[in-house]
Amino acid sequence: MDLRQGIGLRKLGKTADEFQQDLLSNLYYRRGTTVESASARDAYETLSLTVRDRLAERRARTAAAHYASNPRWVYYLSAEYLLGAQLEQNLLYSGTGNLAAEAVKALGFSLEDLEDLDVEPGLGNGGLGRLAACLVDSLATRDIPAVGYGIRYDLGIFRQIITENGQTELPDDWAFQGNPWEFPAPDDRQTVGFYGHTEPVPGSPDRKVWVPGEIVLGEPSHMLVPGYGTDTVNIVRLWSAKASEASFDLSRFSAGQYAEAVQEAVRAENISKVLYPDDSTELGRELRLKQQYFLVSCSLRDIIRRFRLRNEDWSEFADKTVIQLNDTHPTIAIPELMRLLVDEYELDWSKAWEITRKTFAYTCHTLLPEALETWPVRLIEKLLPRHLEIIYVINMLFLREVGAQFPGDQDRIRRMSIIQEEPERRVRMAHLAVVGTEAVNGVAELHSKLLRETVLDDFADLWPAKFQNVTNGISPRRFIRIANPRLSDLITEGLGDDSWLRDLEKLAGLESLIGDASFRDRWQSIKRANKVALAAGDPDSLTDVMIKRFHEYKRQQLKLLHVVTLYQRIHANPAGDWVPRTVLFAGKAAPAYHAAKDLIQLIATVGATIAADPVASPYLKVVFPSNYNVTLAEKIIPAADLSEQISLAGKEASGTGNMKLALNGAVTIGTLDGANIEIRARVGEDNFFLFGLDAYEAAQARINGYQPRAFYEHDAELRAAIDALGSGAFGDVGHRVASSLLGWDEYLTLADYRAYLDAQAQVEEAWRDRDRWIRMSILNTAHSGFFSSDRTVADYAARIWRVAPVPVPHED
Ligand code: 26W
Repeated sequence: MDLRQGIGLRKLGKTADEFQQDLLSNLYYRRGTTVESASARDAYETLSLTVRDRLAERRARTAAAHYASNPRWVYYLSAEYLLGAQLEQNLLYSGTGNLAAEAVKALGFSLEDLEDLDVEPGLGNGGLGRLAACLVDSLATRDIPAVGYGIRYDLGIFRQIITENGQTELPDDWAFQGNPWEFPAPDDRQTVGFYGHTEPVPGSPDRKVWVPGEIVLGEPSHMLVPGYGTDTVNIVRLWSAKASEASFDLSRFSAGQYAEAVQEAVRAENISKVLYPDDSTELGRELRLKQQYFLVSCSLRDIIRRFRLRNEDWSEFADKTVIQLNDTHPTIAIPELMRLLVDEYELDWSKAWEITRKTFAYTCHTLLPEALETWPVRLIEKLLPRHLEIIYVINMLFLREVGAQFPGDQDRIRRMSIIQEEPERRVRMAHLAVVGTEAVNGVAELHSKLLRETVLDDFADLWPAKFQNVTNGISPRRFIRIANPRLSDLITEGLGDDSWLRDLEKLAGLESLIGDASFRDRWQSIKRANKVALAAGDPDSLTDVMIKRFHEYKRQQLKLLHVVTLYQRIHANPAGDWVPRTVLFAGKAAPAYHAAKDLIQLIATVGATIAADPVASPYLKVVFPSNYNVTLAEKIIPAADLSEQISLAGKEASGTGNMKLALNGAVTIGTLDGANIEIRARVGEDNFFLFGLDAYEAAQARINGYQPRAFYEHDAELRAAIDALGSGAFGDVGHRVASSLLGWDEYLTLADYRAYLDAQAQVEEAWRDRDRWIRMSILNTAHSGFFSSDRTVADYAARIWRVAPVPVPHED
């Protein structure tokens, strides 16, 4: 019997009884327990395996279809993935939600109980990591053969505790209880080298032999990535570092030097031990570079293994393979592929370079100079000696091309070189990424424009066609269907079916329902019910939400100044007709980013002060739930009325929280920054509260010698708010924040304060007109269709990846 193609696979039951049967047999045979003694953990693990089996069956058919069609593959290389909790998603994508609810009830549990046991693999910091998760979801939903490659950190993003003293970080041992959603695949382990030296190869000047000084094993485990409303199931393959047998020093062990004996092993496994919690400042740590090369080396070998399963000719490699670099973090992949092709597969340099450039594409996610990675030449030389040699050759050939295009322009050569010479010799990873790729894109129109005009302007001059924009997107399955089932059901009822979940532009149909008063009432009552469920504050208050990583460019400090001004206004006129407002902050700060941690502490302290204040607390409440992550975002977003997107224009590459909030009917108050501009263009200027300097005005203000103190002196409310913060009532932290605003105020917080307060006044005026607000809310949802990650993937597929879907035959 030919077992390939999934033939002969016992079909998994579709009926309630068959599902129950499968659940029970998994409880007995795979969990080794009985109904009588099954714990909630047993039930969760068993249910997860039962659901996973159904996805694994589709995975088998997907793998067979991909093998048969020998397609062009998309490989997404990312140091971060914020996949979120898996159970609810996999119940939805396998269509077994109702079956599961019935089946677990028979075991004496509710689905909600078990969902609370679901782990969230926190393998990312913020926007970049979550975008990677939304994109792999949409790749599967669009039936595009793809693999997401990443690192399986033992410890994910730290768990955050917030007290009056601010943020405390605790390790996140996310898989402590195991993870039912992953498949370890030790057979596909790879060998990775570090350090050592290179030796020439007689007779072939291009080639070298690299003799590593340290060997580590990369062991993969993969998680299933099901498509929604289709049979495709792709995978995310996550590598974890293991010590090679050789690294255990038995002689030392038998000599009683136990610690030394395992030292090598510990060093090896440290590589995938913990995620770096920084999301905007490169710290240049050696271990971080080891992580990046580890990810790249394992993934490229796995990619080549899959290619050679069906292809012999290297000249087809770039036709069958496109590798997307998620920011500069995996950029070492470019010299690594050159090393493999030239040194190991003995292609000549120019052939190898032609293949390499055609294979890679690079997405930049930031504009902050401090976030653009540069590695010290001496560190690369020590850790990856062969790669440095290859980078030098790439740079030499590149600068020759620049010289030809711009003869005698030494300054341009110095600016564009992959090697920064002064003050220290460093490798500019963004320059290497641009030189070694076919396409470079920003993540929102303004961001891509600023990349061409500022950070990468010289390269845009040289290769204008290489620069593209692909505006970010979000998965509507997780961020409205799963997060906001009440609103999803109303939308499905209003539009007639749920096809909008695979074609989000269909939401525009809601505009025709806006005239229906009962539809508006139900819309409003659902928002209120979501607020009751969140239990953050008075459900009838204006729920004003700022949820994102803490960073001064995102300007949580501006939101804080608004809160203090409201507080002072209420105290100045306690009997005033104030709009009750619940201000919700959530987000983590990188542990080494002290100014951001000061903000967290100050907000917590100001919030406690207001809560204890009998005059203000009836009208104003500040809540700050700790440990913001994907799961918490799914609870907060459906309950939001106002979405705070108030970064200094020109600093937020795109934002994706802005899209999630607008999709769930929150109205945005924001600047002309990142994707805010595209959201405003689509939802309509009347349904967006705009304020502040635009990116060019902000840059000009700085050039014109911006004086924050002038704004302080000319605006009494601003002065009162800053004085309150710096008064000592909120301790040193308040003083530090106040003096940084009056000192340099890097992100022009004071310059935008008055315009922001005026926009907030417009917000309150609109809020008082409930019918107007509900209409604005509905129109935000109706016109958010463009921001589906399915559209984002369709853009990448058409303009950068040039890939076509491979349908997976459906089986009843
Ligand atoms: C080297 C340390 C480091 C780590 C992560 C520097 C920079 C990063 C990321 C690029 C930061 C990040 O998450 N950027 C965010 O990416 C989102 C997805 O494209 C955008 O929507 C956000 O605007 C951007 O800040």
